[in-house]
Amino acid sequence: MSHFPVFAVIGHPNEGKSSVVATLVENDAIRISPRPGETVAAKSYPVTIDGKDVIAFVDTPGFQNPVQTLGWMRKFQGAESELLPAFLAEFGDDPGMAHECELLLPVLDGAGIIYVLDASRPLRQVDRAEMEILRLTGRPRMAILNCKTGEEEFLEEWKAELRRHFNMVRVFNALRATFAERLRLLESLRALEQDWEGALGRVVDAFARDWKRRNAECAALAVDFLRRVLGMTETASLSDPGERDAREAVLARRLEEGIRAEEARLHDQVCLQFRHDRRSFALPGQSVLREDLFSSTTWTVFGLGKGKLVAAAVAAGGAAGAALDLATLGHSLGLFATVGGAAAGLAALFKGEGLVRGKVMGLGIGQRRVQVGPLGSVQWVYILLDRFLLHYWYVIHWSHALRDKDFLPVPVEEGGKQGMTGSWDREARGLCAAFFKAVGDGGTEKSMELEGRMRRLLEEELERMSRL
Ligand SMILES: Nc1nc2c(ncn2[C@@H]2O[C@H](COP(=O)(O)OP(=O)(O)O)[C@@H](O)[C@H]2O)c(=O)[nH]1
Ligand SMILES: [Mg+2]
Repeated sequence: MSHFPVFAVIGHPNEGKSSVVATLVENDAIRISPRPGETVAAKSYPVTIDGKDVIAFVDTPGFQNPVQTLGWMRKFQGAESELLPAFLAEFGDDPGMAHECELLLPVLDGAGIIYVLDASRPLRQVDRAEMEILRLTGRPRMAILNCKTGEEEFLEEWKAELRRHFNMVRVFNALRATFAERLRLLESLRALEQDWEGALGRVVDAFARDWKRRNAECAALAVDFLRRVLGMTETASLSDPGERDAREAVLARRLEEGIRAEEARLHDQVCLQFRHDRRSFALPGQSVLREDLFSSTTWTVFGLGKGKLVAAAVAAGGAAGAALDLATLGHSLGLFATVGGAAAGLAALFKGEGLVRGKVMGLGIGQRRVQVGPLGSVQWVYILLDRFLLHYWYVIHWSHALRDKDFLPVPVEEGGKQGMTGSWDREARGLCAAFFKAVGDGGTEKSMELEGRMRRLLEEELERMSRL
């Protein structure tokens, strides 16, 4: 037996066992497949926090022969503690019972049981056999109802049956579980077995601390990024003043490239903090984050105040106006999803890219030199922060059980936009403005202090978004 709690995740083939494990241990690489029977061997996945394994979940193959297994167990005459050793001795070499042996072995080794089932389908006789087998092991056990299709018609029937066989029953969707829901699941495991209470309490604390650390790290990365990007310039010398416009255009493009690359790096680092491989994470199809940072759409969506945005939308009329009105009525984060289409129309209002490009300041410095940048408007702070926050939101809602081929967009929750910069209070906005100015003035003591305050502001914002 290990010195940290171990839970075997058990169930019928294709009901979401591997998905639950992937979500709980934050592992993008666990094999998840629409075809039943892909997992043939049990595999333990420890969760490591601060270099220490604190808990492990064992992914197991699905039941193969539950009715026969239960028949044998019911006839077993020996002591309860002898049931599993006797079963494994009897069927260890039987290919027809290979899955049962694989999934019961960790239980024999002392693991608790998490039974995963898809409660969007009706209960069948084999399910009862599986539940009874698990009850007969005598181990602490919890059932997780993973409603794959979202259908809840059978939920109550399932719950009633499950309560007879399990110490605890919880609804938990592997693809949608937020950080808060994962934490609640771990908390409820504590109550399963008194012997584990202390250890699981420490696991819950470690998870919560680790999440806070990630948020603090992301906030620090974002402030570093802002400082660097807001100070970026491109300069070149001119041999012929007549070249100025052409040179400026080249420099502006180079500056935009540099800023885009910095932003991509920031977003990658946020993915890494949440143990996502950048290649397995994807944004929803219509996300405004897919728009180029310097596109008029981005400027329209993030760079304008809400009032102006709605006025513009109303002026544009039709669908755009309706979509945006809806957004301001409280569809909040939905704004970014809906605006994807609407903003294309809005962009026309601003005569295309010209306006945005104009925001990258072309600054004539002397006859012989030309400089582009730094970003000339405090609006960029909001644009960059909003993009950072929205990206963060998608990252923390991207389940480790999602595989790109079966991408499901995150349902955008009402209220999510509340804390994005558009609804920040005057104090926060004042801080952004002061920070922007201080960065422009160069690295003074004042700007260090403002950076610290920006970090704390962002950290609080990320903490708030984590709990939504
Ligand atoms: N729509 C939906 N599909 C799910 C959910 N959980 C798992 N799946 C899918 O069901 C299939 C089987 O999942 P998997 O975790 O491999 O099941 P296992 O055989 O029990 O390990 C995969 O295609 C998953 O993407 C869910 O909550 N919703
Ligand atoms: Mg599996």
